[in-house]
Amino acid sequence: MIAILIFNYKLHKADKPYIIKNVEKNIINPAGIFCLIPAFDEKGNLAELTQRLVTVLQKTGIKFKIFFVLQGNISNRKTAVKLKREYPQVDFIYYPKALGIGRAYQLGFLHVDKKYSHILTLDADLNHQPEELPKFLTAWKKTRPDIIIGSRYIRGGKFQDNRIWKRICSFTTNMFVTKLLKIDVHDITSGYRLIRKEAAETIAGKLKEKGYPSYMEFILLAQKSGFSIKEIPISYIPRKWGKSKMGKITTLFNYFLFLPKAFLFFKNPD
Ligand SMILES: Nc1nc2c(ncn2[C@@H]2O[C@H](COP(=O)(O)OP(=O)(O)OP(=O)(O)O)[C@@H](O)[C@H]2O)c(=O)[nH]1
Ligand SMILES: [Mg+2]
Repeated sequence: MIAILIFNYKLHKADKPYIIKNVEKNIINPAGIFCLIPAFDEKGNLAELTQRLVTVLQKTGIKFKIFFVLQGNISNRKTAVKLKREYPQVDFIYYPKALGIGRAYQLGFLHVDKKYSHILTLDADLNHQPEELPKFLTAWKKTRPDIIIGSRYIRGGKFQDNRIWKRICSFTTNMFVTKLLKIDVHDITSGYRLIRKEAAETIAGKLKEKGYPSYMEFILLAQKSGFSIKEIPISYIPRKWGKSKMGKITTLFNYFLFLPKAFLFFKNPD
């Protein structure tokens, strides 16, 4: 078992620190935003999410694309086809069978066009509010971090979900992992992120987790590669339509398997 873990993760060990070159000083906004959204049986949320994202992004004047990695029943694809007709900025790939959220992101990263400087990741179910995007842009303008995380666990952040198991699971995972690995991030499982394209390119090829631990793996790899990370507070609100894809037992089991790997390969020194 340990040999397999070591084999799987030996690439992470060999990572070299990443050095940022040629930071342009006078840019007022990112050059383009590619919204990457995994969506598994979320057809009842896609129209509202698209409309709200388009409204927010058009106000910023930034060029953008909204890209869904769709899964589930064929009716999800039909909904996306309609949206694509209505909004020229929408595109998608569709797989009928479940891949897992980590794998969905990995496939999505392969589709990021050259003309976009940043990738915005968020849930399709409106847990993450598109209207909070301007806060990410303000943070980006200040220090140009490589990754900005929308955090529920810093001052001003909110986790407005009444399911006790979800709150406990999310909070304890974050506390445990960040403290144990001495990672200076408070919400390592948040899916609302603005990522510089070069950072995503460097990290995406190294992602191995297929399920929910992929969110943590991404940030741990980012830290190891020396990318700068900033957190801003967000309000996570409950989904209005559809069901959670996060199976309690499977997710806990996946987290449990991921932790020893994380401890072996990503722990920061004291
Ligand atoms: N393409 C794809 N998307 C997925 C998969 N699993 C989850 N998603 C999407 O990833 C996002 C996060 O998953 P959720 O089930 O909402 O997980 P969560 O936000 O922790 O749980 P909720 O509290 O129900 O919102 C949602 O947009 C899902 O539709 C998958 O296997 N494939
Ligand atoms: Mg969700």
